[in-house]
Amino acid sequence: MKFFEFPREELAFFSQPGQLEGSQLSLEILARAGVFVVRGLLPAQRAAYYLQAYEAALTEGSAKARQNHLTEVSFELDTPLAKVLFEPEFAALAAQIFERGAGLHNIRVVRKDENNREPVFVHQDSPYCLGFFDRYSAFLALTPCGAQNGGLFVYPGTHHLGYLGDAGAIHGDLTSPLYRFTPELGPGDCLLMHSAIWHGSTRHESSVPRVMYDIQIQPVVDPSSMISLGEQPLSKWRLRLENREIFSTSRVQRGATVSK
Ligand SMILES: O=C(O)CCC(=O)C(=O)O
Repeated sequence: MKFFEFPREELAFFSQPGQLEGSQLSLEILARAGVFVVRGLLPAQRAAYYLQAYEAALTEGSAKARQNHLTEVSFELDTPLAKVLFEPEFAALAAQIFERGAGLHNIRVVRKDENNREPVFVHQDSPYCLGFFDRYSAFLALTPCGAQNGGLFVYPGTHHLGYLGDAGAIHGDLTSPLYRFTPELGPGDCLLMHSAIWHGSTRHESSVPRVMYDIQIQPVVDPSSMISLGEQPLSKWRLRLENREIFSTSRVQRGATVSK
């Protein structure tokens, strides 16, 4: 038996102008849509400070572009770029979403520019993460990020469909009847997105670089939390290992090394 159903009236609700954004987070809309844009989370001056920190980190080598990812730039938690985690506005937002304590699943920058213009296919992030599925990405813009320069688009509500059973590019005929939301973010704006949401990004067609943090937050007690973002302690059950360190055989390894 096969089915794919969704409430069209809910998508119509999401598509009303301004419904998925505000200067304060609406937890109700976030739960319904799986996505919400907090306008001006960080003052523009502080976003400019982190953009400079990002450029400096790339130049002196403490931030590095990942070879096997189109847009990711990674850095360690003890570098200035990671201090954004403890900006009061960000810490308060994380605490609002996870009232019993927020933890960090991952932090990175995702960027596009004249050397890196490719679109990112529609996918959900949950299959790429460890631990449980209660997790949000906070995409905090450091430059203007929108449709013209490779910004993110999301399909609100698709987190209600849960984990899709594999990782990969989702068929266009599944997404075509859905409402597609492509917010225009200014420096300091933050797009919150549940990790099961279907999303992708457009081709970079501009001279303006698209630079944003992707900070994945979750309950502090998730076994994969790297650090606590508040006072609450990490779980005593902790696991963060590479695929090969967990599995002696797996789909990922088979795909990479053994033909079926
Ligand atoms: O950087 C982008 O455009 C998309 C990043 C993303 O969705 C991912 O890496 O899962």
